[in-house]
Amino acid sequence: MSANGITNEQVSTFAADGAVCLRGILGRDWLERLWEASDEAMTMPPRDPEQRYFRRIGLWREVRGFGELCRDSILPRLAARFLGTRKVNLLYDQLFVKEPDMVDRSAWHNDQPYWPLRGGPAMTFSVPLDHVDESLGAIEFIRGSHLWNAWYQPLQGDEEGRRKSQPAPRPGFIEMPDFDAERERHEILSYDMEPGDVLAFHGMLVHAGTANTTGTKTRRAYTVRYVSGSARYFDTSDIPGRNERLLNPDLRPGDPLDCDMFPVVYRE
Ligand SMILES: O=C(O)CCC(=O)C(=O)O
Repeated sequence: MSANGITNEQVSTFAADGAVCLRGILGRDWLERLWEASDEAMTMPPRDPEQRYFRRIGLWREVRGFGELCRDSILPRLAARFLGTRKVNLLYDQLFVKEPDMVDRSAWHNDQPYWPLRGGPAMTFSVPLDHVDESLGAIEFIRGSHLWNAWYQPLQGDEEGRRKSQPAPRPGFIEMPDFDAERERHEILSYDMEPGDVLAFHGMLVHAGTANTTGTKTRRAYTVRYVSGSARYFDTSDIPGRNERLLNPDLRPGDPLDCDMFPVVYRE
């Protein structure tokens, strides 16, 4: 373990595979803050009791434990190492809760094409708040796919953002292949994890979420997305399936991301 909390080998694994699981890097103190934060987020309106797959973004401003993890934990420093940068911006955070009877898989996609940035890498830390394995909605990754430079057209949600379809690709984007039909041609990575472990993955890595088929257990995961200081704002308004809530009308294309919405959380 280096002074930065991870080994050179872990940084190399991230660079080659696009994902690496960091075992036991968050202690009990952080987990208690995050469990409390997740309970608070789950009671915040609007809350649809029928919803079996809860996804909410932008909690770091409202829920103290989440804000502390995004800014004050080891994560910004680790992001600087994985992204090879001296400055890190927080892009956004997101809580994913899969209820016991949540049976839909999340479709294959990569994240960066949804995100309003170009010119530098971005990444996610997924922080499990419960035990995770394939039966509980673990994430699957196509090993090394972040190196394909494949800008897959984001999927478009219906009005409730639930059912997703594949719109015709915009210039610069390509259609997402049916990776389920060609699984044997790829190496699929997936990790059984415990609270305290943290999964790091690259913004261009192709991934999908398995369903929670347990019928009894809930699976919560909190994710934080960080961006290299080299990235610049990019206006995704005309890309079907982009995430509206990540657009910032105060930034112009080509601007550094630094602002209240995408704060600098690490600088050397
Ligand atoms: O947890 C999942 O099912 C999907 C998570 C995901 O797609 C992401 O964190 O980017």
